[in-house]
Amino acid sequence: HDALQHCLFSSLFSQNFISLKGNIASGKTTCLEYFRKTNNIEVLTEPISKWRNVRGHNPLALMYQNPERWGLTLQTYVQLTMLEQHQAPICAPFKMIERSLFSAKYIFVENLYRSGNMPEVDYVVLTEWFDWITTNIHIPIDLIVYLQTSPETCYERLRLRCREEEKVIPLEYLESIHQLYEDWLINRSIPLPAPVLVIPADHDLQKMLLQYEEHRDRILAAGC
Ligand code: DCP
Repeated sequence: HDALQHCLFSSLFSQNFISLKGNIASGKTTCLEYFRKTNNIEVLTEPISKWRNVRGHNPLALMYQNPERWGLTLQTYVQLTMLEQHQAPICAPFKMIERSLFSAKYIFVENLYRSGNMPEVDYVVLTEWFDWITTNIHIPIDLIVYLQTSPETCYERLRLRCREEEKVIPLEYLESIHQLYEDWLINRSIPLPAPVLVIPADHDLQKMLLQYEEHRDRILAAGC
């Protein structure tokens, strides 16, 4: 009974939402694993397993094989699964999620469109969906944590982890994603849904863990 009451209380009154951002292979998973072990934070990882297998289909692989044909398919599904993440009820006072509905749109959809890999009609339809969702559904974010890397570091990490779908990704792709992140989170070209905490993330694992330790209190002060 107490647990239920606590859960109801925290979900109604005092929850803080942290969104973790960074280029592909910037080290988000390690960061989330670190905070998963911290009290009071519930961590939700990006639903990439769903993007690789929705009822037997792999829209992530299809998108990399032919972005013009399958970009809309993947990004529509990403938008749905990110919305599910934002809405997922949790009990802890802090919820940390990987990426967000906003980065899916402002970074990945934008990149597909600007690089000529998404037809304008697909871009417009996704934008209509995005605008409707963000106008009609409350998407709370109190803090953005940005793992700032160089595209070269991400390229190296990407090659090392060797995920099948990502073998086709060239350095230029990571450079475009990087530039969009910098424009948004550093140069503030689009309105930000929350303040941004930048963590330099080119370092090795040991140094990164130290940095997470150093920033923990600041992150746990999100929304307070
Ligand atoms: N992706 C995409 N469109 C989105 C979000 C992600 O095409 N809106 C792709 C990029 C990657 C894959 O999905 O190929 C997984 O993305 P992440 O880099 O976000 O996840 P990782 O687990 O690779 O992150 P990290 O290596 O930082 O832990």
